[in-house]
Amino acid sequence: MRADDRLHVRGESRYVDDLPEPAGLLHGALFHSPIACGRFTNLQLEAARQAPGVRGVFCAADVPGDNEIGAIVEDEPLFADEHLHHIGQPIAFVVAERLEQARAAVNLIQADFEEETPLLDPREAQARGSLLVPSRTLEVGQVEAAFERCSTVVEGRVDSAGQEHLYLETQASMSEALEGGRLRIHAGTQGPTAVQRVASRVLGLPMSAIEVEVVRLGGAFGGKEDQATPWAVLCALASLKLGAAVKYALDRSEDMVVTGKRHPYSSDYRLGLDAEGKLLAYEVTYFQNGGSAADLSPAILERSLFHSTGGYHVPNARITGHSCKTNLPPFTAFRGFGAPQAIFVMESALHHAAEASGMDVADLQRKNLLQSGDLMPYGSGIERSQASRSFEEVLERYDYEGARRRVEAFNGSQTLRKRGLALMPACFGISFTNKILNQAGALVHIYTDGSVHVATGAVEMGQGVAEKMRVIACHTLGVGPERVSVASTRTTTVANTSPTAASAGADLNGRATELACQELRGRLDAFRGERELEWDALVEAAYLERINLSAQAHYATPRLAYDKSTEQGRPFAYHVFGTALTEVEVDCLRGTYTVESVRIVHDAGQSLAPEVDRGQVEGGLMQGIGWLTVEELCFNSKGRLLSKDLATYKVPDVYASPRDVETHFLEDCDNPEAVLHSKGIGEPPLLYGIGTYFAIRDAARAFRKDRDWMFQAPLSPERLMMFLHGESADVPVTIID
Ligand code: LUZ
Ligand code: MOS
Repeated sequence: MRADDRLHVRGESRYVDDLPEPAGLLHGALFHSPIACGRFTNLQLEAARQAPGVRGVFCAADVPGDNEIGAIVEDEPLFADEHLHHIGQPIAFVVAERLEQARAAVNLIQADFEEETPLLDPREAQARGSLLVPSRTLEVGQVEAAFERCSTVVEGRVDSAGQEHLYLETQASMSEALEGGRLRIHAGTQGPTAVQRVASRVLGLPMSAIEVEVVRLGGAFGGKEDQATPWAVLCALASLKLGAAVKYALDRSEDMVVTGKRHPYSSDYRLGLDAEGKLLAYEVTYFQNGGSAADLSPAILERSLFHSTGGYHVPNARITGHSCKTNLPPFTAFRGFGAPQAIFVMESALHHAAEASGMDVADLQRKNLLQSGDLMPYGSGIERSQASRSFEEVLERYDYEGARRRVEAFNGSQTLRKRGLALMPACFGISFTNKILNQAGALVHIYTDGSVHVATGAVEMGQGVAEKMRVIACHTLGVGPERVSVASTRTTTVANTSPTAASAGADLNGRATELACQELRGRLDAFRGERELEWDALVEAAYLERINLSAQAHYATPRLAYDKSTEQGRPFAYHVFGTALTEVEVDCLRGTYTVESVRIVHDAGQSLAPEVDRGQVEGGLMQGIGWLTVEELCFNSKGRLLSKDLATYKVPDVYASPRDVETHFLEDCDNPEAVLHSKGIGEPPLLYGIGTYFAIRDAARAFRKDRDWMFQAPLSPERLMMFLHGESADVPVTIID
């Protein structure tokens, strides 16, 4: 059990909206842009200011510091000034004594809107020069010469749609006014320091005047890495101006409409192989739909570039990425951070190549898996690859040949039901690609009764990082779990933290925890000398001898280097590998499908908490299946999200879950690059979900061999139906009027 599981099942764990309400708490509501592109004039706030219960109405003119919240590029105002770039952009924030009063007052706000035609398509944006940052290209080998030597070359297009995070806890924040103009913000964020930094900038206060605390999040998945900040800063602004506590929690539909999601990508590929099935050359161009402001898009595109060849080695490759500026809410971090989109393109190209060359796709995959030492397009070699080991273990452990024969026999005996199989190798680089972020801190106290308090910069969001910190502290200090408690995350105890993200939260904060505990252990061991002393007696005696029982430590991942000017370097500390085998059944009359089984061999290193890691593998798998199958974001041509609630946005439920999921962790895997030989777990397993797409495709093609496949996702039952029986299998992705 994780430390807070008992609280969860009893309904006792607290999220922002459950925190005890400070006296005189005020409630916020937002007036936001109803148009995706254009400008507004004549903003009328007076009626809202006069409305019952209203204590303040704030807009761009009320910002004491800098009206700017962009994390990577300074291109995103907190409040719209005059120009509007997406639906949902904040224009005015109303604060009232009761939530209903604030919401009622928002309806009294008026402005004149001049609407222009929004730009929504990333390819069109790129053609018009509408980019968030300059485009980038990575290149390895001699691409054109290698294409000349290929016996098969395929080319095509791949489209994948966005994905709503659907964290159970919507975006929420509460700010308290402390004495002397100081603020304490309870933010629902993965990045407490980001909230502190942006609040400081917007409010014109030193960071030391702002404390940010995060008890836990009800899920985040990247959606609260950057996009938790504006709501926290809005509360902080009102809190500072009014000297009162202010809370703002988005309701579900508002959250779905105004916040960013996983990036839709549209991509062009060309892949070439020789007669033996060795991949020789790959050329790919990604059109990333970035939305109206940079947010984290440049970093997400960078991770796409670094994962372009998926689990395979391609010696000659040219990888280009465009981060396209459109009039949709800024798309943002989502578990996988651009890698799933790139890997989906590679896997599509590989399936295309298998059919064009008449080779078996599993053979093609197997022949080209990454081996240790293989040079990546970013100019460094893969270290300690477990790609082949996990792949071979899946083939053997789950009898791939037998499954293939069974599926073929089934398909031969059935007309309207078809089964399909897919193997999906995963490879994911661990480290923030922005080197600076690869650092963390920990503060550990031992109290005189022998109990231990661990504080780090890691945010608990259900992923079990607190439990992992506890495991590391217990292991390093040599005490039992009942002794150790893990604190909430606060900028006053651990400063200058990176967001808990990039599957690196346990690695970075765990190493810092280990270092702090080693320091304490060293002091206690030196004090004890040859004496026999139990933990309690040792701690008590050390205190009486005035030994320092607190330690702070800092960790920075060594040996990371990347030079953007040459696009060469070593961006990752290590990679996570694994393979999934998926079997599905398609009802070819109705276009519906069931996932019969997913069998996974995963490299978790030496897991810090195997049951936590199993949960992450299963959760990531489900989220990946949802992304490429039933979850469908639809925007209309005015840039408005149509699938804005759970009646219209379908997420996988218990019926959509695989009938059978089995996860086997590779044995005897170590990892010198992370704490106690563990490996990051958060994002890599999402990639296993991609296998479901190709398994459904395998089944559908057994029914209709005559038709060209469009590599479009999500492969909803509707889109599958169009392939099986429709006039055209080419169905638009993302913009659907
Ligand atoms: N966040 C980030 C991430 O800022 N940089 C990254 O490289 C990253 N990777 C995965 C998820 N979040
Ligand atoms: Mo993330 S996609 O916040 O690791």
